[in-house]
Amino acid sequence: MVVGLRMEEKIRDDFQLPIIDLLSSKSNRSATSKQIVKACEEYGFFKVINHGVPHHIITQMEEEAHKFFSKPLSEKQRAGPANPYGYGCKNIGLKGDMGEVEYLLLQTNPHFITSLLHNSNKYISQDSNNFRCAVIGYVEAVRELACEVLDLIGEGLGGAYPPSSHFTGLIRDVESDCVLRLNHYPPCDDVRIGFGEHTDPQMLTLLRSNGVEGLEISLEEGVWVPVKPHPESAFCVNVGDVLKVMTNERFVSVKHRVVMKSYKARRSMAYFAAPPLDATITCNSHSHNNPNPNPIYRSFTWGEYKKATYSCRLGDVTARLNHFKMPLSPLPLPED
Ligand SMILES: O=C(O)CCC(=O)C(=O)O
Repeated sequence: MVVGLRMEEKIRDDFQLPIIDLLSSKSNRSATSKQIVKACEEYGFFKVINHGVPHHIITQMEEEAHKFFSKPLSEKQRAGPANPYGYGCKNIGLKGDMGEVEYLLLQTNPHFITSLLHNSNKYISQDSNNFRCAVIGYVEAVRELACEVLDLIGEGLGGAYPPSSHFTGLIRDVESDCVLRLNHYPPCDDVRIGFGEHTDPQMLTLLRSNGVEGLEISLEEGVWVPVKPHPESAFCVNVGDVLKVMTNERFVSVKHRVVMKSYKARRSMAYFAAPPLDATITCNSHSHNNPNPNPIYRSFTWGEYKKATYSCRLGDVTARLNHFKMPLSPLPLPED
């Protein structure tokens, strides 16, 4: 049985995402930054290896996530509902999207994590100190990686863009709105939508998975490309809507989804790097490399865009972005 897939879809499995070796940025930073910019322009997705996130930090987070999802449903539900933070099962977001997924959505601010574990009515872990240390350690390490990638992007985009520190400043800000989502897709003996098609609204996403396939990206309408989970030590990085807007669509924010067809459970951890809610997102069109000389979007705050995201269904990507597009100039009146 195939649940939730459209009949007319095509699968293209002859494509591999670019793999960027971050170690090579030590000897040739400008070549690495150009490779990343090219990947962001062409595919909106790439993998990074030699990324510097320590193995034990990843393992510790994976173990805590595994412990959480292995608990009986009634216990996991004590960490819910996801409104938006906390435990969610099958219901994704607030607009009725469904998927064969369980998740735990966390704000990454250490104060939020501590107060979620100790002062809220959501119960996540018996050993909350271990859980807290794992999340804080993981978030710190992946934020560094996100900042390194954003710095390389800023350098690769060249002088016409805000300096690299502008991108990373938004993520390092104590008020930044970065979130971590731990996902668990149960095994199945048919084909099921685990996470419906969507783009990520934030700036940049760093995704780790346990090596079980399922992630697919759509580089053209109706065609899906499975992302091979190799090499296992890699992070998958993707451009979110905010970075697409900031580069005036020089970068693409690409639709992706998870389709489960495995007897093994897929687990993933997605870190979404986002600015503070009141940060202004402005698109930069003043670059001779930019194919779009006029700004496509008006300025807006991340908070406004986040609200628009929560008010749409997952797949309504065009609708939520259109809301922030510059009005089209009126057509000239016909001459007499
Ligand atoms: O689990 C995955 O591979 C993708 C997850 C995802 O797209 C998300 O959490 O937004």
